[in-house]
Amino acid sequence: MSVTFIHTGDLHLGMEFKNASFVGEHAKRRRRELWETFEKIIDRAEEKKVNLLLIAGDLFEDEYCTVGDIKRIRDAFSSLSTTKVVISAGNHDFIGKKSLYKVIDWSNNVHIFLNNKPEKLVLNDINTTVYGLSWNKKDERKALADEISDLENSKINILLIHGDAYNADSNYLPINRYKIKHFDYAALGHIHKPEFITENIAYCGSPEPLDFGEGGKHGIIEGIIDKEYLDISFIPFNKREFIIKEVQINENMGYRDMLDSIVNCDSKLNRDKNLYRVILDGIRDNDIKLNLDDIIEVLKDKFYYIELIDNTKADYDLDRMEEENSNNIIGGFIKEMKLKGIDNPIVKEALYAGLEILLSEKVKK
Ligand SMILES: [Mn+2]
Repeated sequence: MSVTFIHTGDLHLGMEFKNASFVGEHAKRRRRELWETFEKIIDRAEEKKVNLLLIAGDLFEDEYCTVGDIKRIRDAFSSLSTTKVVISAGNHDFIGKKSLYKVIDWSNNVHIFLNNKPEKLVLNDINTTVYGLSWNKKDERKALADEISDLENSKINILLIHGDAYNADSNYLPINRYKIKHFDYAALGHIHKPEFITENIAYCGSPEPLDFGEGGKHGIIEGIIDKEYLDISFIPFNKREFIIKEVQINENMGYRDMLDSIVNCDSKLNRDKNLYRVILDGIRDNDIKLNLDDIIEVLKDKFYYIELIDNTKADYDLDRMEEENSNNIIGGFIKEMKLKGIDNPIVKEALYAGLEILLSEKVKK
């Protein structure tokens, strides 16, 4: 028989986005959206009647969740008619003495690995064993999953764990991918970017990205598995995406032109939905002073969310600068570059890059 599953993790339910660049209403709304996406995953599991819902840690933020929140999670799980939920806790929902996992009774279809040593959950009805363990503190340097060897070959063996398969010296439970390759499937959590490491080891990623470091598509993994066969697919599930755009400014642009190029960095359909960080780069007219708050205020109807970073440089008054520096390297450099033709944008960029270095040297002296 084959077994169907959804592999998710890193939902971070309850997160308050205190360290995020966006605050206030946006943070509150993002917090609600994490819950919405969680409920959608539950709906999907029910609709597809999957055998297993595997949760690879960081289901919630222990610090920011209440008992009410945990009851909400419990009720979602208990609503599933055929799906078994299996959870290995991570560093944000680690199972300490006062863990929220322990304050309520879970329905029979939920199994939580409570220890920080590998344990197995034998599911005879689907000929499957799930191996898992939970963090019991905020950091974990031991490679706790590397020595599991008691696999029964007639069974479908799944590993469910939260840890770092990229760095052997990680403070976040290092995982050696060669030591877990004998599992039929290893369902990993912790890295928020979804990634199929090998054909049978994968990070599901966070279904909703949490900040601008988590660009690109996010979602869940759906799989079908038996002893001879594994098919896993990434299913996009995120409501919003974090998008970083670089917008090139030049000295011939007026204020309006700049606003237009910011708006044109993406389509309306995308702007209405996603969170944008726009980085302004290039050279701007010396007379235009950029007030980022003002620009954001003007553009707020065009973007669901926008923040700006100004990396532009004010245009230099080259003639005056050349004259004032006629007896030093700065003046000489401007003269040389002018001969090369500063109408050529590459020459102009080189000139400005060079001037930036020369002028900073001058300040140091
Ligand atoms: Mn996480």
